[in-house]
Amino acid sequence: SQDTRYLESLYPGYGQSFTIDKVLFHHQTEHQDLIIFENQEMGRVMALDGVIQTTERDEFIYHEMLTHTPLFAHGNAKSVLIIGGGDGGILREVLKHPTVERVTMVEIDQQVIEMCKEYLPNHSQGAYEDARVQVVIGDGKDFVANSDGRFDVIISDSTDPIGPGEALFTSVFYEGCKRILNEGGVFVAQNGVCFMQLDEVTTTAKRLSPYFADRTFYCAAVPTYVGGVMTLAWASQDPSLKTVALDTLQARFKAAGLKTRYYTPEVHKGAFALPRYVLDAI
Ligand code: AG3
Repeated sequence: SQDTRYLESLYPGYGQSFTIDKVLFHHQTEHQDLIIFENQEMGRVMALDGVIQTTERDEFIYHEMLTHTPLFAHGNAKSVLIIGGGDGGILREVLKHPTVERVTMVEIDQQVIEMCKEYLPNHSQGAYEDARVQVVIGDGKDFVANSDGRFDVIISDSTDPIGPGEALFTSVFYEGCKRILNEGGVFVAQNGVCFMQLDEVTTTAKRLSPYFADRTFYCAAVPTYVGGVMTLAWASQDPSLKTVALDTLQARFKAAGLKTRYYTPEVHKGAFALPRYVLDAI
């Protein structure tokens, strides 16, 4: 039953497999191979170019941690930029924040947005209908180089640095993000699974350093990003943003009155504790 299993191809000698209970969509878009299928354990699963991007069952962990951590650290984010994020999960979480007045999402692949709206409706949950949202179909690296907009939080929800995602791990991209980030702003980005992709952590730390006075990483364990915890990059000009006190986060979280399934102010604080081998790599 080889053809009824999906084998992730991210690492040559190690990975995960899923039974494909039903293919909902499979097509080579203008940019990448997009598949959405049904799996008995994980619900609907979306992969791009052979790499699992999101599943219905565990998406809340990643989307909440990549959104609420920078937004609650900032405390009063009014304008948010999402780079990538075509499944709509980050958008849904950003819109839960009552301080947010304007969200711009720059996604290179329109078909990812359309097919995820259709086959992963629980990700976006109607977020695209919110009047605060503007969607731009285009290249994130061009957007950050040319935009007149200014943002309090920038969230890079990209694929791995292979294919269309590669440009979002370059010095040019980080320079653009610094340029359009307001004072007191935070940039965050998915940065791979540190145990499996430690080079990526080292490279990102190095490439961020000319543009951001403060760089670090924080972690979240996402079952379908296999190989250990996922490392999320954090960059800002203000080192105190990564160490906002627990009672401050608790007060902000309570005031926002939003519901989460993973994020808590306590998880937020703990996520910045990095193991020795990661500290040594950055
Ligand atoms: N973007 C991050 C996928 C990372 C997969 N990489 C990996 N397992 N090393 C997911 C998009 C979700 N909105």
